[in-house]
Amino acid sequence: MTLAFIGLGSNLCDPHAQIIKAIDVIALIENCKIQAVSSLYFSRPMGPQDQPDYMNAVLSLETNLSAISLLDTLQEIENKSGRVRKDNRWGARILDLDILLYGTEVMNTTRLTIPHYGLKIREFVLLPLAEIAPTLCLPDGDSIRELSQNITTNGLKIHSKLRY
Ligand code: ROI
Repeated sequence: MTLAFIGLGSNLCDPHAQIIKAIDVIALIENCKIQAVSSLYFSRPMGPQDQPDYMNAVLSLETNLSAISLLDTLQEIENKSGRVRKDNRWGARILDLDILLYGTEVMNTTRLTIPHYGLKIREFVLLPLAEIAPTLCLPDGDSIRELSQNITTNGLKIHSKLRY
């Protein structure tokens, strides 16, 4: 089993409901067990500012799926949420599920970069991650606690805590 960390984000079609539903669906993936879920956070959009604020969270998952099978499964969940994949890399989205970390693996393929390339510079990833895994270190040795203490919060706010 591998401990993976997943980032969740939404800023369309009731983001709060989208994130809660996604967590419920992830909890049902076979041979996966959610270990921890962060609070839900409100965040300002990174990228174009003419889009709604986001809701973000991070969860950890014990899984025996390979990283690529996990990606396939998460993309299926994104697609079922109604997300349309078009050329909107920096635009609004119904649901975004990113593999942030997969054990201590480092991977750089066309489909998957692990650790996630935005992990160290996105407050809406780093702070929820630090909430559930403060003692975690990245494969390059950087400490999540230190990174999270040194990042600008950019107005990131806890919306609600989930019981998990
Ligand atoms: N901005 C925020 N605040 N949260 C996200 O999840 C998010 N996702 C994205 C981009 C467009 C980069 N901006 C975001 O994909």
